[in-house]
Amino acid sequence: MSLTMKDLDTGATNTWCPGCGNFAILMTVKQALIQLGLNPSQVVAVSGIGCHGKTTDYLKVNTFHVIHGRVLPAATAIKLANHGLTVLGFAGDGDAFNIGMGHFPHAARRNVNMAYIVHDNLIYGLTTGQASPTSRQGLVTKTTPRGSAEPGVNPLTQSLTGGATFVARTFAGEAKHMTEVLKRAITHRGFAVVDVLQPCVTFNRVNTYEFYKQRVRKLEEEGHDEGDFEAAYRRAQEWGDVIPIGVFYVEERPTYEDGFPALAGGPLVGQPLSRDLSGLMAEFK
Ligand SMILES: Cc1ncc(C[n+]2csc(CCOP(=O)(O)OP(=O)(O)O)c2C)c(N)n1
Ligand code: SF4
Repeated sequence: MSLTMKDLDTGATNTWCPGCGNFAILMTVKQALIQLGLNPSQVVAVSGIGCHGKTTDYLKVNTFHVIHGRVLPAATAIKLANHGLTVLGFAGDGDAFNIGMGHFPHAARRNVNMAYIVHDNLIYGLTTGQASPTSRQGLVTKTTPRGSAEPGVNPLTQSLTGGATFVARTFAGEAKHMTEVLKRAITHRGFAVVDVLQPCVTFNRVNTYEFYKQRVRKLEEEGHDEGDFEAAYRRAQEWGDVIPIGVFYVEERPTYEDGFPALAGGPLVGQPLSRDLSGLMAEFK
């Protein structure tokens, strides 16, 4: 029997604000899993702390809600322990690019085979509206009452220079686009980053659905070449009257797991424990 949206619903009470872009992310992730025909028992979702982090409360797959900023180390460990699993990481822009930033280029250069979905609302949501690393210069928030003095982190150029092999951006107001991008990210062999423009309707009154609707343009309708790194980098810097969405860059490269001979015989969890550990265990007695 094929999977339905209801099968992926945990039944937990949803506490996101009405209209939050997170609803669309949750819905399209479910749609992507259904359309890909994935078995939920073979999927693991890891989330950080923030409004985005509740995704793992609402999505009925194997889940791990980790501490703030640590989605990538946890997801990497899961992938190494059982690389047969489909691993999805859900992070906020604060989670991913402030406290979790140290992990990001390493996951990218290693090409950990997972999809990293950033709920990019350009603000801290859960802690009620402070500036985040992706807040654009001039954004007025609780912590920047005269406007943020700093240029924002660009998740796409960071992904490209870090070595991510799939780099995309989509918009929570474009459900079909988001589903298609997510499906490609989930099936990509390697580190796939999806920066989702996710309106926070409560605390970010600048980067709203209307703001994005007026600006987003689909790369796939503009003849963009996904294999052209320089074109991807150039388009990734556009943020003004035009904000490109779509798949910026794709590259095939061996994954992190490919580099471990111990994994060639199948996932670690399925391999018999062939070593005699009694000497080691004795040391802990
Ligand atoms: C180690 C640690 N530092 C700080 C916090 C406080 N904190 C919780 S969520 C958050 C940021 C939330 O913003 P973001 O990651 O963008 O997620 P959003 O809520 O917008 O989805 C912070 C700073 C924490 N929980 N743990
Ligand atoms: S505070 Fe913002 S990000 Fe958090 S649930 Fe509300 S609208 Fe969504």
